[in-house]
Amino acid sequence: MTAPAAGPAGTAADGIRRAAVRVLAAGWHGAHTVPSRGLYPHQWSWDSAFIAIGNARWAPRRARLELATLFGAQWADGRVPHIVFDPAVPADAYFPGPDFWAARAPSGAATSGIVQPPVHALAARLVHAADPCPAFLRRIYPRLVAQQEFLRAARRTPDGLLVIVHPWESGMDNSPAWDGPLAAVAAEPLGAARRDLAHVAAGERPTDRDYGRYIALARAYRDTGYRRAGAFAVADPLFNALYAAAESALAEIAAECGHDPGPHRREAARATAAMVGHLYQDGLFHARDARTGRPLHSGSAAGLIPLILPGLPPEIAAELTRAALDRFGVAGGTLPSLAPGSPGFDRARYWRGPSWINLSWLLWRGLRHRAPEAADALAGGMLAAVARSGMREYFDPVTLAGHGCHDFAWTAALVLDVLAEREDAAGGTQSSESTATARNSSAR
Ligand code: 2M8
Repeated sequence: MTAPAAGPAGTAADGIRRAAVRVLAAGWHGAHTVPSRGLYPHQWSWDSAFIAIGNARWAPRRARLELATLFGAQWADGRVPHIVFDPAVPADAYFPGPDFWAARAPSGAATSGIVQPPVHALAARLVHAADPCPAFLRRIYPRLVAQQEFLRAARRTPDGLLVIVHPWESGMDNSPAWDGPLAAVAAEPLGAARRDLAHVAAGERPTDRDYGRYIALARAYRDTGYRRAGAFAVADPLFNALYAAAESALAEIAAECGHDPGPHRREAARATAAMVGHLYQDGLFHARDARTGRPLHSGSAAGLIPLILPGLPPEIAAELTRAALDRFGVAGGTLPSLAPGSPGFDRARYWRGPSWINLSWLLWRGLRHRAPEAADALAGGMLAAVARSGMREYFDPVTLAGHGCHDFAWTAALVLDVLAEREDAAGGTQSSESTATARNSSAR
């Protein structure tokens, strides 16, 4: 995949940077960023982590505020809700909205009651690296620790893995990995109209039947006061890998703040070992149904994400790298969300094949020191996708045609990070006009 040139006259890379900053600026609501103004009009948990990583490159105060706002809605038990609802947005703008979830954080914010992958400690570390602010790190550290403690207390199985209790908790909501466990869930009437189909074609979104199952699961969990999970409990490699990566990030943050990093290092090693022991098979990590103990062999790209773990045994890292190249074809520059040829592979449907920038970005980070050429190809592919189609939510992994919504914030944020890393690697400075202007206006 050819990356847009970043020559002195400027350039495709400058054009991408300007477009990305425009999307992030337009999505900023004063203390948080919406994933997209139409389809996702509130604050989403893991989106905010990715958005903060990109904002750190041009508006570091916004990056810190993004995370502070999200953690301002943390529950007393430590959970960080997957949506924090914006009271200024009409209640029926998104379904299921605040009335459905019927939950409030101690701050008074209306929230959902489920969680998303814990990318936030990694985000906090990267935000600090881009623009050091020890006071921010000291404030957010106990919040990040409480987030991890909630997951250990509420979601850890006897074999040391964490489970998610709803496909929405995976972030890869519509992945074929969930088809088996979801088949056992009886769909329920939604009780309101789906709002997503007003923004995106039905062929690019989950089916009505799956929505009926999502609602049934969320309702059942809600009706226990968000304490006991319903009919879905799955150990997902993406979620578990990000949990372990969070412990590694917390070790570094702890050291910066004058705390003992040892417990975090040990927990990262323990979580990595549990994943290797229970989720790894035949060259890839697979989700496992915690209710039946069965592996869920779907070919999901989630199975490659443990490559972000520094403590992964080298022989497993080598096999995963081979899978990334051979089964997912990442040398061509894109990471499909499902390995081509897997049952249900669909280049346009949400989480069943299209490339998502957040997964590509995570894998890029995992490959940078292990397979630099493949990592470079992925970086080039991310930039080529947005150069061709704009800041779309997801992309056809073959043609790079854009799908889902337009002006999607984490796409914009993460390509900014890729561009900044490339410049750092090339020994350049971040002096593009747009970046400088944007930084000046945001750092008031
Ligand atoms: C998608 O999920 C929401 C539900 O949380 C939805 O489909 O309405 C997913 O892609 C998820 O990973 C993402 O965080 C969210 C907002 O971008 O949208």
